Amino acid sequence: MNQSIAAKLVGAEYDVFDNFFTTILTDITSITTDLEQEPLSVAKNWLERVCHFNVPHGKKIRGLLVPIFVRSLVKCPSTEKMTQAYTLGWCVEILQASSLIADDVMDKSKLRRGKPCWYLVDDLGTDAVNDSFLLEHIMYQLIRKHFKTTSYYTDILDIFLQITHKTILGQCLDIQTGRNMRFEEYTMERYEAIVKYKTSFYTFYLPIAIAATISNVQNTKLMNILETLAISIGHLFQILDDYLDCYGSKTKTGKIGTDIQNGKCSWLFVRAKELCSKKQLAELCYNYGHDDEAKIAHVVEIYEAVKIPAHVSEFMKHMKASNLRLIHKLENEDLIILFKQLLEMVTEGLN
Ligand code: DMA
Ligand code: MG
Ligand code: MG
Ligand code: MG
Repeated sequence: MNQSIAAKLVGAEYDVFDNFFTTILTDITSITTDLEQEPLSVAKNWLERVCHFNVPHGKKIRGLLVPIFVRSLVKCPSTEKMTQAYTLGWCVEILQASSLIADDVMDKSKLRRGKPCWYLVDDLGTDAVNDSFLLEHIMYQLIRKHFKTTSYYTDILDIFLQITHKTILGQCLDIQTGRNMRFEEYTMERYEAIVKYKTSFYTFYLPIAIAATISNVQNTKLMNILETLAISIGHLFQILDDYLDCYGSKTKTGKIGTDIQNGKCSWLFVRAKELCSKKQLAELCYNYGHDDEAKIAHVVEIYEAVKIPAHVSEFMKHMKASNLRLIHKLENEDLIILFKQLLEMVTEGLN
């Protein structure tokens, strides 16, 4: 998935949302005006640097989903409603940036969005931990500034808190599974639990829930279908992310894969385990989870031998079809079109 796919999905909305980041920076400056005097100005200036480096350079798909969903849920939304949607869209992007700073430290990654990971900039190392908190909390300050007097302030806070909690639990499960390396526990059930929590809730359900809240949607049946779809599309999205961790090029993804050496419970490993012969399985487990070029290459050889790339695309095709059936349960034509586009977007990266 690249910028052009995101741009195609949202058309003119992309530039409007992108340009709105200037407004967000102005807001952050105004929130921190009481920090202008020394010595707190040091923290203020550092926060601005953290924002500039980490927030605006992604695909912005999560953030863009907020205004896109508002347009699908409300006929002719007011300018004020759209401003709220852009603000909250950027809050989702700030939360994502905060999660990625921590994720890259934990995954010992090197590259993010084509640049060195933040913890590697200026030898920050573990000091980057506080920058993840800085971003998470400036996000809550932005929500406070813009929504404190609205009727849905506590609802918005509740959504961000609940989803962040789920994401952190998913990251915990991802890390603990990778550390323990008890390969008998690397099952599709474990994989689905990790992905639902670490990826699907914040990537797809969060923007939808936020858009529904500011659009005053109170249809429980609709919200249940949207949640099921969000979890399922998130599942597909993470399978693609796992595939690209091994097979993607850094010029396209802006990242360098680390799943094999980190012993991650990735879709590729779990599927390979199911497809391997006894001998291959012993070799796979022996070589998996070590920061050693030869061992990593051996794992990839086994992936090739059991035709993992073909299995990825076959499984994604199967999931795409079952998602399409669910999409057609929606009664809103705009939502049907939007979900079909989202489905295309998360499967297109394979080609
Ligand atoms: C990341 O999963 C999940 C969160 C919550 C940031 P990942 O480590 O597979 O992501 P990436 O491949 O982007 O490092
Ligand atoms: Mg990672
Ligand atoms: Mg990770
Ligand atoms: Mg990954």
